[in-house]
Amino acid sequence: MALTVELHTPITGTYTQPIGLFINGKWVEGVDKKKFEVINPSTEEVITSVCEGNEKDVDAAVEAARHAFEGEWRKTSANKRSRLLLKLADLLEENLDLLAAVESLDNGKSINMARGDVGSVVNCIRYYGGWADKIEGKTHDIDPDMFHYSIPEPIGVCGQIIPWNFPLLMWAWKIGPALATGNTVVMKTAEQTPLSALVATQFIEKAGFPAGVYNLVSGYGKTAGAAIAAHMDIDKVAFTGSTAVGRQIMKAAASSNLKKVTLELGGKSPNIVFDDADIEDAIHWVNFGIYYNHGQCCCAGSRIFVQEGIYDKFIDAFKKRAQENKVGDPFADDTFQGPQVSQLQYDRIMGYIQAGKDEGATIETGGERHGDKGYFIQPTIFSNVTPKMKIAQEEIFGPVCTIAKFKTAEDAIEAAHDTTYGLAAAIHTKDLNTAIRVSNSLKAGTVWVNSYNLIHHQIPFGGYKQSGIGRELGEAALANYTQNKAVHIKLA
Ligand code: TXE
Repeated sequence: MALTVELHTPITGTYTQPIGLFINGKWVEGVDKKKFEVINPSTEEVITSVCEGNEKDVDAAVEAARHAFEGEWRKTSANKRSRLLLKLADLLEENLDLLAAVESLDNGKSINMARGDVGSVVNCIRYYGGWADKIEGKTHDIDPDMFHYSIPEPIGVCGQIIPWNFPLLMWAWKIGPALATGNTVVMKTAEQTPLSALVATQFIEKAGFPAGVYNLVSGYGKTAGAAIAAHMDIDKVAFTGSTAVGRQIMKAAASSNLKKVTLELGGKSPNIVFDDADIEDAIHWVNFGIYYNHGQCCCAGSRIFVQEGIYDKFIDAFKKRAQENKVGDPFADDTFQGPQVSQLQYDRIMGYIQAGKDEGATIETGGERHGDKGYFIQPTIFSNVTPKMKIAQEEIFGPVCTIAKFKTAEDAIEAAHDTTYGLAAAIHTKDLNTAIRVSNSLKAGTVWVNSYNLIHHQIPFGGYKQSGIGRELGEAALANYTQNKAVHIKLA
């Protein structure tokens, strides 16, 4: 079976798309030789089919990753690991347009946003390339007759399961710190969006990573994903996705080999606008906070709270702003919002919109499908929402937000905390005291002041409460992929 196909995007023209699994440094078709279809969310048409990995392919990938971990990779110097990652970053950068076009085709995000994503991918891989030879241990001055040191060592074989909302960026956030610290990887991409990671894997090959260090299994969660979570020879699993699946992964880790677990899960993040905020600026960030990436962001600012003094003025201007967001073809230069990723996500979001209507909330704008082909949904704002409504409590993961009034900072904080999640939050104010006091009170892994969605590879990202365990990005992510060894030497 040919393990590539020729595909077309408006940006690149025809390009060669790998469709195989990448195991032990080779492209393979998978033990059962099955394939699954990849759908273009803008047209609902099949783009291509790619090889489908299952439990047996995960076994083969783990065996290769174990062999590399105990062998060549353990003997590879930190400086060499650094150079490999830096080389990979260069190759990804040279192919930025191709990777962005594939991402737009497969995921539906606008080409400009996809370019931004791939730029962040390059920065992330380069950043962790920089870390690889700067990971140091400590000596401990305790007793003149002893010599004590402690060192961070890699954990081993890491299973990594990623979602479809930022397919290539999540790939980079996972492999960057894992490979920098000397682990080996079995990566499973989301079944909705396998294409960009397959293209990027060609550059892993080209950069010259030893066979088995990085393995890629495209496939479904219930088969390949579950096999990773329950595998007896995977030492650590890192997951980004729904809270429900996060729980299953922890359970599978606990009942198999107690592999280490980090989770980056959902959110229902509050975006709080105070009376003294610069209204135009706040509207820009509130709009970007919810509608960026079509609302398919774990940190989406989906619950908007506006202080009573400016509420009426704010809601009128925000409605206008939301209506101006250009919804349509991801490859058009002025598109802000493309389609939702899949029929399933489209149905889930339309289900939430219906639930909001049924529970008596008011639609200020949107609430319908956009166009008649593709999974496009109008930017939607609900008001008159009470805290216990489904749309106020559950992650919608689409271009839908709720807006409510508050009186005092204390009321806003109380409302912000009325959720099981704690991923992100934002405050808009000109008062430094309000900004700092409210930021310090919020139970959220990230707080933005007078901005939103500004995520940077140097800064840790992750959730309080049920939004996750552990932190990605920054130096903090290195701790997810290392374990400390203490050595106590009694001197003669
Ligand atoms: O997620 P899943 P879905 C949230 C968001 C969205 C909802 C459902 O609210 O509406 O989740 O999306 C793999 N064992 N987020 O159904 O199922 C799956 O193959 C192991 C938030 O797409 O969690 C994919 O690779 N793995 C989020 C990944 O898990 C399993 C991003 C995510 O899919 C598995 C995405 C299993 N039993 C959705 N079942 C974020 N935090 O950014 C599925 N998977």
